[in-house]
Amino acid sequence: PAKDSLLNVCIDAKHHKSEPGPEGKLHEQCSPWKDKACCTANTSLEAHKDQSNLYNFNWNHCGVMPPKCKRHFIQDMCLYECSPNLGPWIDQVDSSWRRERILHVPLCKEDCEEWWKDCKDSLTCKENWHKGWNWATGTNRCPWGSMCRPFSEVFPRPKDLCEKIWSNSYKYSPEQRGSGRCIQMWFDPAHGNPNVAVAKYYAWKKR
Ligand code: FOL
Repeated sequence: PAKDSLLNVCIDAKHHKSEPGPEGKLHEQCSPWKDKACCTANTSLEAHKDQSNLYNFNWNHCGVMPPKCKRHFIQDMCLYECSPNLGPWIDQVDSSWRRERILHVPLCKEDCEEWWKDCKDSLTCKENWHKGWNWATGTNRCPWGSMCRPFSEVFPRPKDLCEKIWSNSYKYSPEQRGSGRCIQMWFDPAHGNPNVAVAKYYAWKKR
């Protein structure tokens, strides 16, 4: 495809808008994307809820997830639902709930390392959170025979967490925040969205 088709686009998935646009107000952690977003205000609000209706996904499947860990999952959800800068990593899929996914988005090392550090003592029973849950009650519960263990055992290194949890949505990047060579989950919109330049760089490089 033309390089421009990789820029300023939304994933064709469950809750994404068909194209990015201004939203006026997005909820808390999603607010950095408000000037150009693939999520609606309602999606940004749901992304902050323990029992959100987006995927009926429950972060508290092994007891309550501590807030310092949960904030990274909220930020991940904001990036996934709201970012218009993931075009270079869109992949077509044959899935019941989306036609496109993101694959191998180079996540800045600090974002990945902080996520891991803040979650290492939280508990989970699964390495891949996309598949294999018990949905009998309408929300995800640990499958039979799985055990709740600390993240640090399920994901021994930061790279394991960032790459495996959402089936390779992310690739652990050795590049640092601000380098223009990796995608940031966290950024201060006062200095613009650093991921615009990153998408341009990879769109130009890739195809
Ligand atoms: N964050 C990132 N970075 N990438 C993502 O792809 C992503 N996806 C979600 C949330 N944050 C993300 C969506 N999460 C199911 C489980 C989790 C989920 C969406 C759907 C689910 O229904 N799993 C079923 C299998 C469904 C199927 O593949 O047909 C299961 O077996 O548990």
